[in-house]
Amino acid sequence: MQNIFLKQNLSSELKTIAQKVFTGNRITTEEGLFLYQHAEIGYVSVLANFIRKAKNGDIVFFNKNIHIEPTNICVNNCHFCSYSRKKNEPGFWEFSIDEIIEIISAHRDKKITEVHIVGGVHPDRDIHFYCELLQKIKQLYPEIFIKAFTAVELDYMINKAGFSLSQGLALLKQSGLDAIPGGGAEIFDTTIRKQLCHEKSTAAMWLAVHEEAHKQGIPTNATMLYGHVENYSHRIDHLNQLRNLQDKTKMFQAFIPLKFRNKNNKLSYLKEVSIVEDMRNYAISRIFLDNFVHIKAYWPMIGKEATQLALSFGVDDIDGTIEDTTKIYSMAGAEEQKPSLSTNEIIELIQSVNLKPIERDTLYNHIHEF
Ligand code: V47
Ligand code: SF4
Repeated sequence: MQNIFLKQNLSSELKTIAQKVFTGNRITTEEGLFLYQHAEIGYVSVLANFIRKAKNGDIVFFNKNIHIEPTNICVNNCHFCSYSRKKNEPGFWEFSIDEIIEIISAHRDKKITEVHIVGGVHPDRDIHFYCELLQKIKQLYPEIFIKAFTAVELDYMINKAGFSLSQGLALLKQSGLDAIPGGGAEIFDTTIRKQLCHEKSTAAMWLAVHEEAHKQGIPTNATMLYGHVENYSHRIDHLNQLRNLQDKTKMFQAFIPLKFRNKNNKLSYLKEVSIVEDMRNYAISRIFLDNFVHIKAYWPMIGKEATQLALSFGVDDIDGTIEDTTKIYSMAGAEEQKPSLSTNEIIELIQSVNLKPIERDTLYNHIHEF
């Protein structure tokens, strides 16, 4: 394949990039930008697919999980957010610890291995509330992994209680926190971040939270919110900052591109990007992030068919069964209004593109092969 590729009538830049990919070498930020600006979609698909196969063979991972969003009350006002509310505003919710436990117990028969907990930054809840929540979950369901709280929620809850980052994360880990999801990263570029979410934790803080978590042995994910007011340079800058941190710590598990959805938020005047753009973005992320093992497509965000397609653009993980437990995307207009897939549907989705489904746990240990 390499030779055919290199003999094609391609620009010298594209040939150099192909050569680097086929020999396992890293592309530069300039080359990443060049791919976004000039490469055909078929070209990036072939390269991303090559890397996916080299890293993960024919395996596509999924897990059995539920999402819990403890509250949508939030101190921030991110312009892309469709689901946050102020207290007592119509549509707000605020689950108690017992109510959260009830949600988990209602899904016990589904044999879930993970709870993913992400919500608004509640003004009155600090780390003590969340440690109690983690302890109760662990006490009742010690076999379930808890992947919880974005860096933005962590920054706020730890700060509010007057702890340092390292003290706070140590306490949360001790209470049962197993992993940290990738949310809150949005776009690291300062100017764009100010336009999107000026009150939110800074990019430097997001990176500091993840670096400290890695130092303490807590694996985390990374995301990038794309398709709003950013340009390709901002995306490459974001990917580059993630790649640099991963070089240092090697504790990011997966990178998850999050497509901006435009319903019911302050950025509703923006058009959503096309599915071609989504695929280009998956592929270039796969090519650029040579030190990330997994690229995840979050199916409730882009829909089932686009998720299948993404498996030819570098994606090797499609997240979980979710069981209709997330509102972040349905409130923002994602087509999966009732996001739930049975294990059989996930298996069929993967097998019908001739790949091999494997149920994983949060740490990518294999649970079932199909
Ligand atoms: O940070 C909010 C995004 C994120 C919109 O780690 C939006 O496994 C698109 O982090 N359009 C939170 N995106 C969710 C998240 C996540 C999701 C799935 C898996 C994992 C993981 C993490 O949701 C926020 C923000 O970037 N978001 N509003 C919107 N209108
Ligand atoms: Fe709050 Fe998160 Fe929504 Fe921003 S994206 S307003 S931090 S819930």
